[in-house]
Amino acid sequence: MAAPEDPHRRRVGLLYDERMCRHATPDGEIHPENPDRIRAIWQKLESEGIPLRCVVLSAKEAEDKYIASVHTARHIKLIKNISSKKFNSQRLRIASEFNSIYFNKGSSEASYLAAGSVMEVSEKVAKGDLDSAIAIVRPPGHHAESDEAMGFCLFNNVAIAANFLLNERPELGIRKILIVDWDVHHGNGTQNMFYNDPRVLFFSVHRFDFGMFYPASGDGSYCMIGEGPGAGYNINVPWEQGQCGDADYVAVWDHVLLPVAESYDPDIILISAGFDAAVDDPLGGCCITPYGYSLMLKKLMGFAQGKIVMALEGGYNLKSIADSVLACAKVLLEEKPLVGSIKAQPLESTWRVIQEVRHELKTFWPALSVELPQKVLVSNWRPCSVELNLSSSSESIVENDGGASVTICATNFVEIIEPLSKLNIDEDNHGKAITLDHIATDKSPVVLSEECPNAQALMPDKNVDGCTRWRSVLSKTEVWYGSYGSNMWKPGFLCYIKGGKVEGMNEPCPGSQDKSSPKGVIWKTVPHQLFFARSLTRTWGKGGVAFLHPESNKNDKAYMCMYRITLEQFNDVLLQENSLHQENGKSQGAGAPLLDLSDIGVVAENKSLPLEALKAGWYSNILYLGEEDNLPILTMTCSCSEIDQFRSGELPVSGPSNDYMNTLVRGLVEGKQITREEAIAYINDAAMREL
Ligand code: Q9C
Ligand code: ZN
Repeated sequence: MAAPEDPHRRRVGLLYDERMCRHATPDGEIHPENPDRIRAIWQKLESEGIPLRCVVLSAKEAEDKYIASVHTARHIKLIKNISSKKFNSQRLRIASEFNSIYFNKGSSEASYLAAGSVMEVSEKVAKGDLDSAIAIVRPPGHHAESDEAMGFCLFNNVAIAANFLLNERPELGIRKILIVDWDVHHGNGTQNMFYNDPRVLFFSVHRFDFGMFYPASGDGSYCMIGEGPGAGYNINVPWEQGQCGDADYVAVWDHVLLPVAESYDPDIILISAGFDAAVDDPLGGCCITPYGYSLMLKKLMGFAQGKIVMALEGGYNLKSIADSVLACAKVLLEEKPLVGSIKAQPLESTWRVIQEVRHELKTFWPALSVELPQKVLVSNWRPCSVELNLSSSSESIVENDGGASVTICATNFVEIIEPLSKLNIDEDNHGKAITLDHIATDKSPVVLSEECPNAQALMPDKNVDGCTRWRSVLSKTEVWYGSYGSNMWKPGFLCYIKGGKVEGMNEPCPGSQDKSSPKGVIWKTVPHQLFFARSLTRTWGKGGVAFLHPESNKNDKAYMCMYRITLEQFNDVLLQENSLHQENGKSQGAGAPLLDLSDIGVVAENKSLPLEALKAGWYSNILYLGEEDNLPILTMTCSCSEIDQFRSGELPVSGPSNDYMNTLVRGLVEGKQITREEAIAYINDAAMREL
């Protein structure tokens, strides 16, 4: 039955095709990305009479020539042929060579249909034949790289459609495309395909968990902002953890996405619409409600004259995805005003992430340079009565690629307690340490230290964390930490501040107690020799790591990336750098600072300061390298006596591993210091030189 014609009705395309259900696991193994996903969505829409009110379309296979704009010929050939008879015996093995991929007899056809369908509806929306559309497709696409299937994705459906509009249909006037990827996973494939292309603004909000959440690489970091002409046109909002819900997403919409969309003024919006951040999703561990999705969508309809295409990506709870797509369909049909309410406040970490993203991108998008109101920043951490949603989060442990030991309990603990640990006790309570019991039961107001300057003097020696007062003192002094090794790569260094791990690291770092981002980053060269020594680290595996010769020499030149951090954070970095290697199992604990305020004067005077407490560590020697903005530049390296031991062979000297080398090169290149070739030559040269 055709929809009654009404010129004011919005024409919404709805695409579903049963043939995309033929892609399934080869022997009926249970898998979250299964045909029932799109069946459940379709059934739900039918039961609500949605198709009757939409323009229903069926799928069309994409042509190779269009797929070739984003995928290599080799990849297209593989997907084209993988379902043919002659691959029957090899399919399993080939799939196993990819990360999280299966193939069967229906995979080829479904992949071509998924890509072709998104192209088809995008073209119709671009033309104006439709106002908006939903493509209920599978397999999903956003993880697929130009030459690699991964993460349940074979062809990158959305990227293919975007390229098609820009390159093959110029007459439609689509010059700028906003891709919003709200799947709970980072859209690595799409990011890479448009990384230097300003015609596509790629925005992804995803769980990152400091690089531990699938696809578990540094690509999802907020530092990845695009390059060349595409610089500023790639925006990542990386959650530090699960539990994010409507309030967190709406905050990101209001404070990042919408201001940027406003000034970018896209001609069309393509949504990589995964629903695995939905409440009760077995993989995502987040909790967006159908109402949340409808709000996120509604807020986007104010742009691009409402030209919106939603393409299904992930989403693995059948009921959640069906309810969520239904809510979105109703928004596109402009049913009636939205009804619902947002239950929780954004997490404390959400404001931190939003600020980091805004800070990173403010030179490209002036709307982001306004400081967020302070009220938002201090008053919005979730109250203690937060519900611990263990059932939906427990699955997320499975998704934590690196960390079997990361428990949900720990996350909640940090999230709830940490904001309190930053508070000082009020005067009535002075002399008493705040205990956990106190926090859980005492409803009396807690006073911010800024509002109560005398509290410092009243503080007992031990505060909440069981560590001495030094943290509070050193948190008020800033220094430049000069990095010359893997920390030159910002996402790598941030592991020492925020915790977690990046590509190439064997194990996660605990992070600093104060997780706030560096207040500045600048580069410099210093007249010291860079060399590689030792032979194995717990963090990087086999191979030597970078050291700086403690004595300067005007003929030497080492690149240095300097981070403006607090002296408290510098101490925490020092601690991590010195306890992450093999021999030194024992942790120093945080009873006293390794480098105190008074040490700064000493090191400035003597240029170097060997720290007795660290003499078993590898970076026990603090160097003073001058000043910048009236703040001391400090770094850490080996002692002078170790230089002699490296020379004599008493201690091992060895070149960097590939992973370590790649990280150094990445740091130098992404820090815009030198080209990749120059960086490789620089490192190789340092690795060859005699000490
Ligand atoms: N430790 C999409 O949502 N998880 N893909 C593998 C391995 C793969 C998700 C976990 C998740 C892929 C489209
Ligand atoms: Zn996903």
